[in-house]
Amino acid sequence: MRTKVVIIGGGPSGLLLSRFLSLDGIDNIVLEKQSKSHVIGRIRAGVLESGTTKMLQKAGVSGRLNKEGFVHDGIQLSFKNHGFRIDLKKLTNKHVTVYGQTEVTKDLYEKIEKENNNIINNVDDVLPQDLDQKNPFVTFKKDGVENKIKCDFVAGCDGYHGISRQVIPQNLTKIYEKVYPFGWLGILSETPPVSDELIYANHGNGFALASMRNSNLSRYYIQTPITDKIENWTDKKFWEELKKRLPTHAADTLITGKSIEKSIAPLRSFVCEPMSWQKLFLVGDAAHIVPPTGAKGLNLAVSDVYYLYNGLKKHYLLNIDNDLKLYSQIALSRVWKAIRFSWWMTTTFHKFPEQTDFDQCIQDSELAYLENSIASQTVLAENYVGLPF
Ligand code: FAS
Ligand code: PHB
Repeated sequence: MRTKVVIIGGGPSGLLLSRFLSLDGIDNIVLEKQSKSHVIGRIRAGVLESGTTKMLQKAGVSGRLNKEGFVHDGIQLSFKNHGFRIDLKKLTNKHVTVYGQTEVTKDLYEKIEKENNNIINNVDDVLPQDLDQKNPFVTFKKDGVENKIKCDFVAGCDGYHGISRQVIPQNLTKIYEKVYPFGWLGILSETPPVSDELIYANHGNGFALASMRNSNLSRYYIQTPITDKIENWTDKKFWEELKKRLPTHAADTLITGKSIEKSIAPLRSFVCEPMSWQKLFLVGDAAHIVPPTGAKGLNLAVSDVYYLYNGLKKHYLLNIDNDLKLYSQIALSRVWKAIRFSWWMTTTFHKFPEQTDFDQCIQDSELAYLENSIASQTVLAENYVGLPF
C-alpha cells in the first residue's frame, strides 16, 4: 500500500486532519487501534472554542453542531458561596459552543466514511519506520496479518499513550510535565442542567464544575484525591458533595438523577518539544496534555491540525516547505499559552493537599479581583474563547 500521509490515531485530531487533507485531494490513511464504537463512545470534552467551530464548519461537518450546539456568551465563577459572571461576548465579541467531543467524533466519522472511507479500525502493532529516510513507512497488523504502508509523512494523532511520540529518539526531545495532586470525578446524568451557563466553583472542600451536553443531559465534576476510587462514590454521595460545593442558588435548584457515566480522570500538564521529527508530526494529546479546567484539550488538538494541514497543503500544492519546517515552533507557541491558562485556572480553583489558609486567601483575592476588574476578566475571557490561530 502507498499513500501521501499516514495518520496514526482516529480521534478528533486524526479524523479532522484526514478530512482536511482529503478535501484538498491529498490522499491519506487513518490507522485506529480501537473500534469505531469505542472511539465515539468516549465521554470527554464539552466546550468548543470559536476557532474550533469555524474549523468544523470549514471541514463541512458542522450540520448537527449548528443545530444542536449550545452557544454560550458567558460563564459563571463562584467562591465563598458567591457567584459572578464573565461576559465572554461583551469582552471578546466571541462565544464558546457546548457540543460534546463524542458528537464531533461521530460527525467526522460519518462524513469520512461516506466520502473517503480511509479509516482502518482495530489495528495492532502500528509502527512508523524510516522516518529519517527518503521513504518512510508504517507497519501494522490487521486481523493478525502484517501490513506495510509507504508514505511521505506520518501524523502522530495517537494521544498521550500512543506510539508516535515514543519513536522520536529520546535525546532529541525535552519533556515538561506537572502532575496535579488530585483528579476529576465526572458524571453524566439525564437531568436538566442546573444552570444555562457553566459554573466553575472554588470551595473549601475542593473544585466543582457544572456543565451540560443538552437540555436533558448534564455533566458535573468534583475534584477528588488522586488516590480516590470510583467505587467510593455512590450517586447519592456525589450529589451531596456537589451541592456543598456549588453556590447556594444552584445547589437549591439542582435536579439529581442516576448517573449514566461515572469516571475519575487524572490531571496533568504535559508538553513534548519539539512536536516534529523528520517526517513525523505530533498532533493533539500525542504532544501535549492540559488539565480540563480551561476546556483546552480538544481545542488545542484542532489548532495543531490547522497548522499541520496548512503546512502539508503548501508542500503538496505549492511545493513550499517552510510552514512544515516551522510547524513545531508555531504550534508550541499557542500550546504554551493554553498550558499557562489551564494551569492558572487549575491553581485558582482547586484545593491543594498542603494548602494553607494563606493560600486560600490568595485564591479568594484572585477571584475577588477578577470580579471587579474588567482588565482581569478580559484576560480570562480571551483565553477561554480561544486565542487566535
Ligand atoms: P485522543 O486521545 O482523543 O485520540 C487518540 C486516538 O489514537 C485514540 O482513538 C486511540 O485509540 C488511538 N491510538 C492510540 N494509540 C494508538 C496506536 N498505537 N495505534 C493506533 N491508534 C492509536 N479536553 C477538554 O477540552 N475538556 C474536557 O473536559 C476533557 N476531558 C477529558 C477527559 C478524559 C478522561 C481524557 C483522557 C481527556 C479529556 N480531554 C478533555 C482531553 C481530550 O478531549 C483530548 O484533548 C482530545 O481527545 C485530543 O484528541 P486527540 O489528540 O485526537 O487524542
Ligand atoms: C465538559 O462539559 O465536559 C467540560 C466543560 C468545561 C471544562 C471541562 C469539561 O473546563
